[in-house]
Amino acid sequence: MTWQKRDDTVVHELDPYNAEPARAALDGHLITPLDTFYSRNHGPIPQIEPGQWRLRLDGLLDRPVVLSLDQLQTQFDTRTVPATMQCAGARRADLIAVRDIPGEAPWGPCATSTARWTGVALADVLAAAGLQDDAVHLAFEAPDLSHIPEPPQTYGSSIPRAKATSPEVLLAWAMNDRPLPAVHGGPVRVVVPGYIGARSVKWVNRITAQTAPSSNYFQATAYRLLPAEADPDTADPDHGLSLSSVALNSDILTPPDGATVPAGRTLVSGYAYAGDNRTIARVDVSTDHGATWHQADLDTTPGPWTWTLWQTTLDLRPVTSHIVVRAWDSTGATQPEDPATLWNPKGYINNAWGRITLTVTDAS
Ligand SMILES: Nc1nc2c(c(=O)[nH]1)N[C@H]1C(S)=C(S)[C@@H](COP(=O)(O)O)O[C@H]1N2
Ligand SMILES: [Mo]
Repeated sequence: MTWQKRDDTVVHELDPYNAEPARAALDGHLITPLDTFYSRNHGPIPQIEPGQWRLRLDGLLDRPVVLSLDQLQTQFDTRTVPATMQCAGARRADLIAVRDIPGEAPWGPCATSTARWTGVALADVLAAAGLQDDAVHLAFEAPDLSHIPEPPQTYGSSIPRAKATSPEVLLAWAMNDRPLPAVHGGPVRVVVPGYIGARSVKWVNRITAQTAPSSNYFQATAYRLLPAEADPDTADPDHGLSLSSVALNSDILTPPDGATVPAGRTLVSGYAYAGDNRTIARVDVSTDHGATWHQADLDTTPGPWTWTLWQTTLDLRPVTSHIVVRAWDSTGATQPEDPATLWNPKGYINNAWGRITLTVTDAS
């Protein structure tokens, strides 16, 4: 089962299903088509009938409740938020090229996609349930059983109260105006714009208001940024920092890495994404390893939660062998140059300059 993805999808693993689109398929669409959107799973994909789905809200709430999909859809205002989702492991392949990362998939830049998500604001549901003052974290649970932790565990995560009560965080049942496909968490998933994809729990069936972050393996142990010298099998998870907002990032989608192109004017395009509470201010490309830079044109975005698509035309000479890209965000921060400085034992959050290698042939 390839979950209705395009034939050119790059499948890292079939079971659990882990796949990202080809660069050419991802490029140029502000909203990623459903058959193109990447998918990241830690266990089997549950098949849940919409009528059977239930969400239990408990913990530090005045009015704990169990909601059906029909109740969710009729008791709260419906909202649509265009938002990008990016896996914390996106662009890991460039870290693996520095030093091997055993047991982790070599994701490229396309473990990043954008959808129009429709559902209700988690904030509205929590307000109706009476979120108590001492609730500091909202923990999400799902039914998919992962064999990555020992013993196996169902998937879960948590986010801090301030994020959970921000209006962009959704309990979503539609993606690009279609019912949310099972592979993307249907009937209902959490969508946490600006945070690493791991926090957007699919097939969510329980939300608990609590004083501490979730103790689920995927919150407490995985998706923590460990120091480079730590051994991920023996490290105390407290040595790592818990990932929430994604890092400022960008990459080149056209031409694809490794392409052969004739010398002359060549369209170069890709994405840049700033994550939580920041926007993309500028994107620069270089054909001389960053000695000189050329500013790309930025597309407009439908709101603060999506990536920015960019493009420019470069005059490529037969000597050009690399193109690099770096983005700047609204705080004036930019991306580090070298993935070697970012290497970490689980290969998360590589936001070094995007880089493609080209063979530029003599046009004459
Ligand atoms: N229940 C559940 N939710 C999950 C996951 C999972 O394995 N199980 N993977 C997470 C990770 S790491 C990412 S990057 C996103 C991927 O969402 P997608 O498959 O819709 O692209 O889902 C997140 N939510
Ligand atoms: Mo992820």
